[in-house]
Amino acid sequence: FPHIGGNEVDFNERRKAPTVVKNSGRKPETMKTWDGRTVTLVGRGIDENVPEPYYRPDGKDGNWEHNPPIDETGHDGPGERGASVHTLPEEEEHVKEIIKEFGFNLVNSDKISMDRLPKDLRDKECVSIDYPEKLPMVSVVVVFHNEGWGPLVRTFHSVVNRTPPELLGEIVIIDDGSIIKDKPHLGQPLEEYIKRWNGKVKLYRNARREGLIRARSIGAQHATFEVLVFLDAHCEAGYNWLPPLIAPIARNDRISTVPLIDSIDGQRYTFSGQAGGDSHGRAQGGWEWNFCGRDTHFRRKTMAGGLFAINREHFNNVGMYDPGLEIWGGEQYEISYKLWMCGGGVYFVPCSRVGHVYRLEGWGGNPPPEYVPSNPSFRNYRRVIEVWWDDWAKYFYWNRPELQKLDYGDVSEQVKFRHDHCPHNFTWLMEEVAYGITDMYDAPNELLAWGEIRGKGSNICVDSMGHKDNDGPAESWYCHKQGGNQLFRIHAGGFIAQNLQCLYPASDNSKMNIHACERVNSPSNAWKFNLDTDGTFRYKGKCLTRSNDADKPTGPLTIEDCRPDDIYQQWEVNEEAVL
Ligand code: UD2
Ligand code: MN
Repeated sequence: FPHIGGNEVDFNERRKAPTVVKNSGRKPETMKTWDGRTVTLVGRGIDENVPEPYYRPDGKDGNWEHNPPIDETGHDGPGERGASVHTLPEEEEHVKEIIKEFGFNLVNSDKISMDRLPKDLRDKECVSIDYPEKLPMVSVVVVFHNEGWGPLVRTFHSVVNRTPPELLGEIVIIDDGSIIKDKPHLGQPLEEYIKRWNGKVKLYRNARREGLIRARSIGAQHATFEVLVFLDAHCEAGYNWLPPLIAPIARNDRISTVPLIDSIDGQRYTFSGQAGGDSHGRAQGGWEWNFCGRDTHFRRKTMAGGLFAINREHFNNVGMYDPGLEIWGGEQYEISYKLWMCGGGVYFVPCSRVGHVYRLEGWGGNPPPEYVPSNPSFRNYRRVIEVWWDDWAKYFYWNRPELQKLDYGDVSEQVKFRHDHCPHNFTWLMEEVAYGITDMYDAPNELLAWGEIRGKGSNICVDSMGHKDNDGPAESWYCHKQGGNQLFRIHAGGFIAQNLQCLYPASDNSKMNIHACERVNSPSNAWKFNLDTDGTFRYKGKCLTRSNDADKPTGPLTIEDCRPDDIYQQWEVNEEAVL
C-alpha cells in the first residue's frame, strides 16, 4: 500500500527495551518495595515549577477557555451541538448493511458537518479554571482498522478545531492493516484529505494488522512531541478538552490522565454522559473479577479506558504496552496497573470531555469480549493477571477456571520490569487505589467445582441453552464436552454460575431460570451441594431432577422432593468439559 511520511513498520524491529531515564539532571529516585528490596523508579516525578490548576473565585473564564469564543455562526445544520439526526424510511435497508460493516450509521454521520459543535456536558465550574500558562505540546495518536469515513475524519476535525494550535504538535494516525481493497476510502482518498492540514496529520500504515495495542505503541514511536494523547478513531473532542487533560502531566510526568468519555449514539449522534456515572455522568473505570464488562457491583475505581494522555518518555520508560497483547482488550488494565504499581498513577479529569461513538449491535467486526476463550482478549487477560495480580489471581480463576489451561506466551520481560522498577504489589493497589472490598459482590466466592454438570451414569447435562437474563429456561441436553452452554461453576455460598449469572428454580419449581446471581441473605436462596456424598443439588430442601422418561431424557429440569437413591437426582461435576 502507499504510505505517507514513513516506511511500513515492523513492530518487532522497532521495539526497544525499556530504559530508565535520568532526565532533568536528577538522580533516579529509588523506593523500598513491600518485600524490602530497593527499586529504581522511572520518570522524573513532580516538577514544583509547574503550578497546579487554579479555580478562579471571580467566576471569570479560565485562561485556556476558547478566547475569543469559538465562532458558532453557521452551526445550525443537522447534528449541531448533538442534535438528534434521523434516518429516513427509504434509507433503512442500506443503514442496516452499513452498521454490519462498520458498527455505526454512516448514512446519518454523512448528514452532519465535519466541523459540528459537540454538546458541552461539562460542569459549569470547568470554565473558570486557570491551568498552567506553559503546557507541553502533544502528539494525538489515533489507530484504526477498517473504520468508516465520517466518524474517523470528524475525529481529526474535532481535535484541530478545539485544540489550541500552539499545543497541537501533530496527529499521528496508524492504519492498522485495513483492507484497502474492501475499504477504498481509507486508501488514496484519506491521503488526499489529510493534506488540508499541511502535514499536521501524519498517516502511517502497518505492514500487517498488529491489533490496536501494538498499533498504539507504534504510534507512540512515530510521535515526536512531549505528551501523547490516545484517541479511538471515532471520537469528538469537547470544548477546551486538552489543557485540563495535560496540566497534571506537566506537573508530574509519572501520571496518566483520562478524560470523561461521553457516549455518542451510533445512530443519531447525540451526546450523553456515561452510564453508571454520577449525576454529572462521571463514571470511573473499573474491572470485574473476570474482566468482562464493568458492572457497577464489581466496580473497581480509577482505572483507564482506551482514551488517555501520558508523557511520551514515561510511556517509553514503562515499556509501552506489553507487546504480547493481541488485537483488542486488556491493555487498559495492563497500563493502569503498571502506572499505579510502578510509582505513578492514573487520574480522571472531569473537565476534559471527549465523545466516543460506541459500536451498535449488529456490527460484524471485531467482537466485544464475549465468553469465547479463543477470543484474543482472554490470552491478554492471562498475561495481565500473571504479571500483576499476585495471589489475587485466584479470584480471576475462580470466575474463569477454564482459562488456567490457555496458553499466554512468555511474560518474563514484564515480570522483570516489575521486579526492577515497581515498588507496590497488588494488595497495595486494592487497598490504596481500588478500596472497598468487603462486600460480597466484590470478591467472588471460592470455587468448589467446575465443568459440566452431568446426570450420574448418564449422557445428560445441565445446559443453559444459551439463555441469560431470564430470557428462557436452562434445560438438560446431551453432554457435548465443549463447555460453552454446559460450562458451570459451583461456588461456596450456594451458587451455580455460568459467566456472571446463576441458576435458580422458577417459583413453581417446574423449570430452571438463569439470571443475575442473588445476594444470599439467608440459606433459603442458596443451593446446597452434596458433591461428595449423595450427589444431590438441593434448593430449599428439594432436589434438582432430570427427566426419568427413557423416550424423552432431555428437556426441563425440575425441583422435586428428594428421593433416596434416585439416580435422576444425582449429579457429577466434570472438569473435562472445556473450550
Ligand atoms: C474500548 C476502548 C479502546 C480499547 C478497547 C479495548 C474506549 C472508548 N475505547 O474500545 O480504546 O481500550 O476497548 O482494547 O475506552 N483497532 C485497531 N486494530 C484492531 C482493532 C481495533 O487499530 O485490530 C482500532 C479501532 O479502529 C479503534 C480502536 O482500535 O480506533 C479501538 O477499538 P474499538 O473502537 O473497536 O473498540 P472499543 O471502542 O470497544
Ligand atoms: Mn471505540
